[in-house]
Order: sequence, then structure tokens, then C-alpha cells
Amino acid sequence: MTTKMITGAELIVQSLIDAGVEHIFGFPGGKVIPIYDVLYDAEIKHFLTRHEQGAAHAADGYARASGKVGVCLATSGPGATNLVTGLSTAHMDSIPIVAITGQVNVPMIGNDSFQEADIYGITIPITKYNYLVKDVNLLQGIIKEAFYIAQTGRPGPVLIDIPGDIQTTKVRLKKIGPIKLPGYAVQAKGHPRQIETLLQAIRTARRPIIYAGGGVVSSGASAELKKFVKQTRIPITNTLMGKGIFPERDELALGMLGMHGTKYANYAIHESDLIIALGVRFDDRVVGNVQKFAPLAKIAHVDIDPAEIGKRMAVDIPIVGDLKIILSMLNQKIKTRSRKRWLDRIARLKEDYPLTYTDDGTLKPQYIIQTLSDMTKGEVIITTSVGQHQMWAALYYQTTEPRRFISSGGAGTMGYGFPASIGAQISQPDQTVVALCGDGSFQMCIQELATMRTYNVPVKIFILNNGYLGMVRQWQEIFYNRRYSATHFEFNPDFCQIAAGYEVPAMRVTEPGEVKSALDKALNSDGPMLVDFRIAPEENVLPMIPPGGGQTDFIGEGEE
Ligand SMILES: Cc1ncc(C[n+]2csc(CCOP(=O)(O)OP(=O)(O)O)c2C)c(N)n1
Repeated sequence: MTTKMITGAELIVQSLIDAGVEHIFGFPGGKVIPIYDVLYDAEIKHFLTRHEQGAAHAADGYARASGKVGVCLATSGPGATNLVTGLSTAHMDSIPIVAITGQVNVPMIGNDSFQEADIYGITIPITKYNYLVKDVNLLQGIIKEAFYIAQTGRPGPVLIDIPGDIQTTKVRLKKIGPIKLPGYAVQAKGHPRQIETLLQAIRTARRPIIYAGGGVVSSGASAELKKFVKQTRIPITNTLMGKGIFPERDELALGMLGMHGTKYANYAIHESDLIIALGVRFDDRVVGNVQKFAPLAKIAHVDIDPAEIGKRMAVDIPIVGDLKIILSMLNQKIKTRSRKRWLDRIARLKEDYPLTYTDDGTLKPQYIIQTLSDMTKGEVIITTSVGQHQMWAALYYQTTEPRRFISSGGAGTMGYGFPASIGAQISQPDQTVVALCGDGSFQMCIQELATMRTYNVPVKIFILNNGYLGMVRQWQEIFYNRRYSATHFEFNPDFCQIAAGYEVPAMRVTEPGEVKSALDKALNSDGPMLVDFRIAPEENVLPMIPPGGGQTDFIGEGEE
């Protein structure tokens, strides 16, 4: 503890160090110069992105890959508003981020001052919590509290807006005790009677199924989940956010469910008599139609956030609590079962409705991802942006561990994947990181090639280039009679030349026969690499359930 007076900016950086922060992603401007001045020789490493959106997504990718809080920093006004998409992305997927923004000086707030934006007001609905600091004496406590809120209970982004004059005012560092927040109680253990009810339901169920998602990743409960599945022999389907919580090659794994999920996962849900929903939201891309969902099943829902229980789906066995604790309790009490009949039925569903695509000699995205999955044994970190490539990755890349499939689920943010891959790679320097991008999504944060090059971040960028905003084109094909309004790129840049401009090595692949050697070369290169895969332009993501459809209302039968 020091009694020395320091500036607000020094206090900010010291508080970040005290919170264990090693890396920050940001972009400077007038109202954060005092913070940048302290960062100039601080032990925290700052990564200068080329856009604040890139900084927010990089902090998010950093958080998802590591389980730590990601930190981003931007100036007031446009700098702060450029964080909005990234904050909303993190908020929808419950990702812990602390975002620090500069603000105009306290007396100038509300004067439409130069570069003033009410980022506090703007971000209320897209953060877990946010602050506008008007008293430097509160700053240290607020920063500590922000990290606490971001990572406890259901995680989420927290924004701290700090006026310039607060950063330059002198203050004394204090000793801050444990955080106590009345009204913010995290219910971790789960109600014992409800847990007993669930155990009873599991004992009597004949066709139970686990539907598990991002909550399992957040609570670090993957090991407990694996044990639970092995012990109970209950088949498991995962959401996009839940990829990797259970090895997807396992015979009990059904892959992803929902709109673009596997047919066998969706049929299994439909036939089930007990759904054990773990850390999921019953969101509309999973449950298109709540009335038609699992008509024969009792539903148990375990989640740390009481607001999620019964939000979209009425449930029979609600349990509020931390999945790691609750699964450990279940594991202690549960008995091993063989479940032959139900597992035979699951095997049959897998046989009857396999995940397939037509191999017509053209360069198919499914083939590229399947080959990547086989070559890497599902072990590298994959980030995606949003669109068809994201869904093909979800279906064909068989992830083995949590925190290795990083994708914008709830917000569906194009442009997310590439900057997120940079954050993921910085947090996991010993891992291979692949950014799977659509040609549309890549162009939304293409400027981060400079960040990648500056810090020599060895991400492998694989562009699945179809020359279209593919997912929207697919909807236009199916629901709008092929009227491709504003989804065809009449011009696309030569991505290899763009990469060359940023001094990133690049290759183009046009034939299926070139895929293995290109992947091999990229995965084994020490530095960054970009591969422009020119895929079949009008390939569709199948299976598909139309919006609002029940779990078995597939379209495109016979096309696969
Ligand atoms: C920021 C943003 N704008 C618009 C959309 C709507 N949208 C969803 S998927 C998609 C097409 C994505 O195209 P691309 O990145 O090329 O991927 P593809 O679907 O072709 O694999 C669009 C425009 C979005 N998700 N995010």
C-alpha cells in the first residue's frame, strides 16, 4: 500500500494490474491520452488495433479462449460508440469484458462537447453493468467491482466511462476490501429438493437427453459434464455456444441441435421424455417453436441466471445454480445405466439421417472443414464470423475441448471472428488458432490484418469465399424465389494481394485436390497465413428448419 498521491490514470493502470490484467486491446484518442501516457511504460502489454470494434472483439476472443476477463480501451464519442457492436456481442454470449472509455471532462458533460457521446446511456442494455465515474475517489472501488461483476454469476461485459479530468486528478491508492453488493447475490448451490426431483426424473426417464450450452463453458463444468454423461449414458446435444464441452466424436454426442443442427439431434429431442437443459437459453435458433418443442418430455433447466428460467420455455424442474456444483452433486448420487433401447434408437437415427453433402467434384466448404477437423483432430482453436461458414464449421468441425470453438452466437456479428482470433491467439500463444471467415465477414474487420502483422500473431485465416453474403443468399433462394437482392458481391478484392499488402503470406485454393496440402502448409507455418478458398458459390447449409418451425420441420429434404 502506498500513501503517495497518484493521478486517476495511474490509479486505473495500477488497478488493472491488481486485477491480474496482462493484455489490453485499444485505440487512443484525446480523452484517454492520460491513460495511454501511463501505459507507455507500464508492465501491461497494449495491442493497438486498427478499429475499436476490433479491440472489443479481440478482448472478447481473449476472454473466451482463456476464461479470463478481456479488457479494451477507447476514447470518448466515436471511439466509445465503435465498441458498441463488440459489447453487444459479448453481452449476448455472456462473455466477461471490462471496457474502459474516455469521456469529456465532468463539467462539460451534457454540453454536446467535442467527441461527447452518452456511452453510459447507450450501453445500459448491452452491458451487464456500467459506470460513469464522476468522483475520482470512487474510481478504484469501481474498477475492482467491475472485474468482480464481469466474471461472477452469469458473466458479461462491464463498461467504465471515465472523464478526462478524473484521469488527471490526484488521488490516493487505498486498500479495498472484498466486494459486497447488496442485491447482487449469486445463487450457486441449487435447491436440494429440486436436485432430488431431477435425480428422480432421471431414474424414471426412458429417453432422456442432455441439451447443453455456453453455461457449461462459463462455469468450467466440462469435466463434470463428461462424467455425468459417461455415468448416466444419456445422449447429449450441444448448442453453438456449447461446442467442445463434450467430445463430438463420442457415440453419445449428437452434435448441434436447432435450425441448422443435425437431424438426429432434433429427432432425438422430439422423441425424448426428459430434457436436461444445462446452461442454455432455449433461444429461437434452437427452439423455433416452443409449442412444438419436445412434446413428450418433462423439461429440467439448470442455469445460474434465474431470469433465464421460464423466459422462453415453461419448465417442469427449474434449478438455479452453478453447473459445476450441481453436476458434481448429481454425479455423487447417480447410478450407471445401460440404456440399450434408447441408445439403439439414437444409433438408428444417426444411421437414418446422417450429416452429408453432395460431392460433385467442386470445392465444397463442408469438405474443407471436415478435412481440417480430421487433420487437427478437432484440437485447434477455431473462430468464426457469421453466416454459412459458421454453420458449416459448427456441423463439420468436431471440437474436443471447451474454449476452442469461438463464435458470435446470440448477436450473430459479422466481422467478429478475425479480431476475436487475434485475441484468442494472444491469450493462448502455444495453440494453433484458425479464423474461419466468410468473404463478407472478413471485409468487416479486414483492417485488423495490420494488428496481426504488427504483433506477428500467427493466426491462420481461412476465407470460405463464395462471392456472396451466403447465408442471406440462401434465405433469398429458399424464401424469396432466388431474388438475390444485394447479396452478390459484384466486386471482391483479391484477398491474396490484400494479404501481400499487409506482408501476410497467402495462397488461393480452387480445387478439392489442393485442400490437404494448403491446410498442411498453413497449419505448419510459424507465422500468420491467409488461404482464399474459392468454394462452390451457391452451396447451402443443410439441414435447415425454417424460422418458427418445430424440431422435425426440415426443409430441403432430398437435396443433401
Ligand atoms: C454486422 C452484420 N450485418 C449483417 C448481418 C446479416 N447477415 C447474416 S449472415 C450474412 C452473410 C454473411 O456473409 P459471409 O460473411 O460472406 O459468410 P457466408 O454466409 O457467405 O459464409 C449477413 C449479411 C450480420 N449477421 N451481421
